[in-house]
Amino acid sequence: MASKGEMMPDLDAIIVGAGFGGLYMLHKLRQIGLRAIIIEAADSVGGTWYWNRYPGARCDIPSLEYCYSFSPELQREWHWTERYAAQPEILRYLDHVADRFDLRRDIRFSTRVTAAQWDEAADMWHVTTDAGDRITARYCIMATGNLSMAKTPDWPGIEAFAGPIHHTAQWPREGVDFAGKRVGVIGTGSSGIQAIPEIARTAEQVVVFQRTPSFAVPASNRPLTEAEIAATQAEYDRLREEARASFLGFFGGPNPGSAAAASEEERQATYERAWNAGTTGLLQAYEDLLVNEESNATAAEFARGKIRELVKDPETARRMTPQGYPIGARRLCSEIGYFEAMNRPNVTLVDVRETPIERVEADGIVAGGQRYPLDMLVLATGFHAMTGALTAIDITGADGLKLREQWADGPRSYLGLMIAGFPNLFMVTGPGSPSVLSNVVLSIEQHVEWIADCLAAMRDRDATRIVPTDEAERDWMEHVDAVAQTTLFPRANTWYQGRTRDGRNVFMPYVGGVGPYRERCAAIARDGYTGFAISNEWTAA
Ligand code: NA7
Repeated sequence: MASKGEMMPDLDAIIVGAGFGGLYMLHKLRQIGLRAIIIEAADSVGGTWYWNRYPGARCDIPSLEYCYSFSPELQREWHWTERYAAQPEILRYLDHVADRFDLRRDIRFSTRVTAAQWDEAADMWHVTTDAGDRITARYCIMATGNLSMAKTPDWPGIEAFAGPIHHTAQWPREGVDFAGKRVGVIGTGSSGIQAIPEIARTAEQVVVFQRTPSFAVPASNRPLTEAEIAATQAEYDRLREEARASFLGFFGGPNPGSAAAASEEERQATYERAWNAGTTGLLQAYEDLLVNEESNATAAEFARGKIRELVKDPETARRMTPQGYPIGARRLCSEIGYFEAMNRPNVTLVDVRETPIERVEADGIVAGGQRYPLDMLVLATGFHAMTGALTAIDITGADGLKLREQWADGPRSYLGLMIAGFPNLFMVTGPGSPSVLSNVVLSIEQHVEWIADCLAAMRDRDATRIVPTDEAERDWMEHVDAVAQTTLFPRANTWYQGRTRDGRNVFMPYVGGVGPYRERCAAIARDGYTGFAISNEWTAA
């Protein structure tokens, strides 16, 4: 490998992924005069919204909030049509962003990054792709998404299934025709709950294989009116500023007060109002719902009562009623006609905890000794969440350290932005940052801007290497865990948790609040990047 100064990298930065994170990162790096490209596995932009084309795919954060704020012009000119945008509209928006900021010319599509190796002598990354490229860059920025590595079950016999198998996160571009088909849907998280009513509309039969029932609230989706859009447009600056300082990164916050302290009558009235207020409504009904077990139990019981009202068959309702974990600790799903779909004569629910899937046959699934004849499988089985897209790449840091090994006991990072032992490698909304437990577009903007400021500061000081110290990373991980333990989130078995080799859970997102987190990141930068070791003596005070 070359020595420092002898060999200049091909680029200042390689960005991996052309979703919300990567697109803005490229734009921002261009603005500060750095040479960067994006490498993207798909043949176009969009990330999550490129891949997740299943019927019913829709955002569960209001469209007017789930979009970029960095360009006032973009914010003014784009008009969302629905309160919660459907996948095609969000993809159109990201296509528009790519064109509007002329981003495509620096994106290498249909190319997957397979390996990245740190060159300690030259302070740069060697990046390898499946197209045979070998590119060097001073910085490598992983905008690979938190939910982008699909998880496929390995039931015995699955390879012998004769019909098509579609994962919701790898949905065919041309769509899928369910007419006359007996469709098995596995998984009842956000994706399954959105897809099932749509599939049931045209399929001959749908068999839903449920492992853990999810709490779900009505999306209360509707077209946006011009007046609503204008009102938000007029207040956008203030609303965005408040969201940046808030706990979850949304407009507005939870109602003050404790659910446990309210009277039964008041509570019911509050929950009834909140039920129809959209996806975040119910959890915002009282400010202590995600930290106080007693309060949470009241909201959970209210939501269970709704399932009993909506699902006609008492046995199906019983199976669909979540028990044993706090509401909100597992992602609260947003539904449009899900519970009603379970009343249809062509829909059957199989509880795979009571009657586990034994095997897949060429034309069906056997569960609990019973055979369900099927022509097609839809896997709504989720993702290798938060770490999967990163560990899929063979990343080698300083001293031959492998990221896969480094994270074998759950992901470790400083601020969810960088990893000790992996200089000049940044993550956009990595584990250890608010990421999936926030308005992720807002969190992406915060990370992109922080990274761009950091790289500009590095350039201005002729520094070529930045890496968090072991101590800073350890302290941050302890803090992430300590904060999580003050909430009810770790009480559910979810994809928010990573796992150590000996089976202990590691809570991955940072739940100390989007506003306080932003402040902390800003203070660290202001104070000279405390907790980071930086080359050429420009070290933290
Ligand atoms: P999720 O939320 O991870 O849901 C996956 C579902 O698939 C969940 O119900 C799982 O049950 C179920 N699953 C996974 N593997 C199996 C097997 N082997 N057998 C039976 N059932 C299984 O993914 P989604 O795509 O729905 O949503 C991801 C996020 O996207 C969502 O939170 C939003 O942020 C958008 P389990 O719960 O593990 O018992």
